[in-house]
Amino acid sequence: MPRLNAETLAAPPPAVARPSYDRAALEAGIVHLGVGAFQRGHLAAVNEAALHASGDLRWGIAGVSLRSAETRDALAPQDGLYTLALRDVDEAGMPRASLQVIGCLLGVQVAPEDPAAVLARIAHPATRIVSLTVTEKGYCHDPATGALRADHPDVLHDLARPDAPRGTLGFLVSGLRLRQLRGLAPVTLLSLDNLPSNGHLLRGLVLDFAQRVDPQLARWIAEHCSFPCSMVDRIVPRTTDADRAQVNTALGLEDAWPVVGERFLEWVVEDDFAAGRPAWDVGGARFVADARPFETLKLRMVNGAHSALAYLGATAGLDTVDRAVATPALHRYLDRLMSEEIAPTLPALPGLDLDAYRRRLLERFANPALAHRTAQIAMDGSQKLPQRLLGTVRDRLAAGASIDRLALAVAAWLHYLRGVDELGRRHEIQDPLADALAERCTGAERAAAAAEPAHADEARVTVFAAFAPVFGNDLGSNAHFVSAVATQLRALRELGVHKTLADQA
Ligand code: CS2
Repeated sequence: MPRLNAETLAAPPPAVARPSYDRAALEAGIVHLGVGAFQRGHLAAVNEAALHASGDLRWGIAGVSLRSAETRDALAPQDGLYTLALRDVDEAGMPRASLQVIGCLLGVQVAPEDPAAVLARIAHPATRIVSLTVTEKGYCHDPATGALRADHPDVLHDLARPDAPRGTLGFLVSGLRLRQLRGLAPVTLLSLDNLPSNGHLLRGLVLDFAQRVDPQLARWIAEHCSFPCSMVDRIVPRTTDADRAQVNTALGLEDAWPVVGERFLEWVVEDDFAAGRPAWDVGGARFVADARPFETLKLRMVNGAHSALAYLGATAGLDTVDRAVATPALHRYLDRLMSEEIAPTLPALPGLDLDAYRRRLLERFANPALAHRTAQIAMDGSQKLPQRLLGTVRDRLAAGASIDRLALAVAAWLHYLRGVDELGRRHEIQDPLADALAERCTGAERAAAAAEPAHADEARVTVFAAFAPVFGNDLGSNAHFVSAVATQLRALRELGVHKTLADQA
């Protein structure tokens, strides 16, 4: 099969959309750190629509991979082109996809191969926006407080080697320093990660880091660069070989790394851009003055429910989100978790029908054409739980309201950390704090063995809840929280996922 690239772009069937603007004239106005599936299925899709609609060719994307060369190796022979397959099922339940070749990614640099080239890209006169999808752990922050982890190996490395950084903050701050020194215009730093107040969080971390490099630089950044907050939403699972085979057959060309996602897309972004922006509104983005209420809604409903489903589903041996949500007891649990315990904590959003939002979300999870793996969502729990579940828990505790269903989600994470599911299959705990969590697991079992049998689960939960990077300094000493999670952990251990859910329906 011939490869997808600039020369074969005319070959796919007419139903496959493709760039109609002059790709050769595209400038790299955006530098994007973290060229994973999510960015290629979300930001790039919206940006592509903006390029088509506006014809403003300043906004091509220069991609940067901070770690591996895989994406570059797949896309370089394709001139940066790749296919986005949006999948759902038709009325008869048959999977279908619409295919589009995306052209706005101009190339991918692999940071460890040439960090100076990445800095030069950030400090290029054409660069106006530096956007990021580096996942929660890429921010080198304490997940419970949002503060910079000054002891993080990437932070230590980048402070010592500003000319050859390896972490997100090091690249941003050294790149901005070059811009300042060269008298170039400031840029917008745009976080597209699932973190609360992601723009404010990023601003705080960048300024803290810059302050350690040069207080004058920190002042320049604070005064001139902008850090809009944004809420991003589209389910984009990791691409599988089966996805590749399907896309390639439909295309009649080999695309080494297509991206598969749902049709649904939301992007609410603060209209605060230091050096202009593309017309992303034509591609489905909504510009607002304050994105935070939208972020809270999305992180607590979509991601909170996702994580709950992932830990319960993975523990019960349900490998994909659609299979998990097709289990009636899990479906009912999620519905009630959202309506009874999450929804009452959400800020009012004029015009939002929360019931419809919840129903649509359950339909999105049920999409069988995505095969989103529960194990993928279960990754990096230490970085995800605080904003997905624990903020909601705190609000409920402060209101004196029940937290039983939230506690089940937290207990499911603790249970998942044992590394084995109910079918006896082992799974690796992929988490930047995996070593510390493994120590907690050992400590929890020791504490349980030393406790009265009736208090064993409380002893276990007490050990975990004292882990401040996840639970802060408050939840570990909250007796209500500890006992609610302990009750659910005991049910999971003694009864298993299905019976626990059936008993609580
Ligand atoms: C998921 C998210 O992997 C995860 O943790 O919860 O990637 C989720 O699919 C997206 O945030 C949906 O917008």
